[in-house]
Amino acid sequence: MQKLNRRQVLKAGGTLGAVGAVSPLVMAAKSDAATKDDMKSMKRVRQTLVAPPFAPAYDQNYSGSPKIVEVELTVHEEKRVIDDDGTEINALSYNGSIPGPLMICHEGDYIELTLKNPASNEMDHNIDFHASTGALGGGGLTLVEPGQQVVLRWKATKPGTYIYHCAPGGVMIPYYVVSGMSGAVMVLPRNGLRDRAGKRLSYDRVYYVGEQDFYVPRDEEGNYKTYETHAAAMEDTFAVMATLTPSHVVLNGKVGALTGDGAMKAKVGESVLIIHSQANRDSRPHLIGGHGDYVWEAGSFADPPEEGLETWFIRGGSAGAALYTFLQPGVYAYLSHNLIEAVQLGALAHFVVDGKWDNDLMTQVSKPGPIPA
Ligand SMILES: [Cu+2]
Repeated sequence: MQKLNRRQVLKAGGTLGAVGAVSPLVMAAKSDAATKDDMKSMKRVRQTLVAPPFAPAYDQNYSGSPKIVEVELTVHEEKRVIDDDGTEINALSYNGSIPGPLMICHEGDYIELTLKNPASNEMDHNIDFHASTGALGGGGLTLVEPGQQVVLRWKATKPGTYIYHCAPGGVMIPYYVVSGMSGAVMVLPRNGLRDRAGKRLSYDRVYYVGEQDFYVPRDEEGNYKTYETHAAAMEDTFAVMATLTPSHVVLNGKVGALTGDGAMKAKVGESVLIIHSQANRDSRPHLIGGHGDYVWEAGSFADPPEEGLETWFIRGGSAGAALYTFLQPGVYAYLSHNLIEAVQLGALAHFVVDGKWDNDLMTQVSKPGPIPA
């Protein structure tokens, strides 16, 4: 294991940078399209980002000309509690939520991001948008030191759901990602979502569920350790990361974040689009008592959705989307169907659905009672 001194920790993109290295060619290409006249006349929309599982305001049926969607992310370096036992980590996040907020635009739009790294932070950060094209997904053009901001604009050419994450170079890439620095973008097709026969699919609600694996070191007695700083935590954390065995796998940053008061809500008859991201590890979303009516498992809206799935697969480093119309009321568990990860490590959420029970779909023919002799 490579040991890091403080200087290397703080200048992650510099000394560790094989993966994050940016060539002069890439840098030279950055100032070109930005000055075009059609850019100046293009409609601008300010999208106020919100904490997941909620989505920002947007127009599902937008069919106008391409627009520039302005968004802003601020890097937070702060301690966060990630379970009910009070386990505290030195988290990293975009806008203070894990996952970072969902951004939504339409195919052909531009996302114009202002990325701020406040002077109170200690480390360099950047952003790699999987939906974008070039310069390490923008990672090569967005590295900001504490006290700096940068503005990046990229064209959303591919409809689908995609992750974004911090990628400052070398071993800092997985470290930052498993500290919380990822989120998702949804690029809607200009003619809307379609089934495989080409029929329009719409939805009443959208929820964004970001799955996050954490690797919290333990002491000799098995208790989780806390560290004053990232520099102090890194060596032990890298050792746990190298086992590929997370201490926590959670939905929305904390065990139980999307249960109880945080449960997602819907009504019988409503169609809900669930976006599920995992920036580092594979996952197997499953809705107990329901289905994936239409599932874009790999996240590409250019592909027809699969239909009627029981469980779908989210490959590490991607976001997928599932559309389901709730038909029965009740509390539904939405989880990773690696049940150990769901129940013991935390990858479990709830939907609370109001409405009228359909006896045709399910009925208890007789209550539990003695087996007749
Ligand atoms: Cu970062």
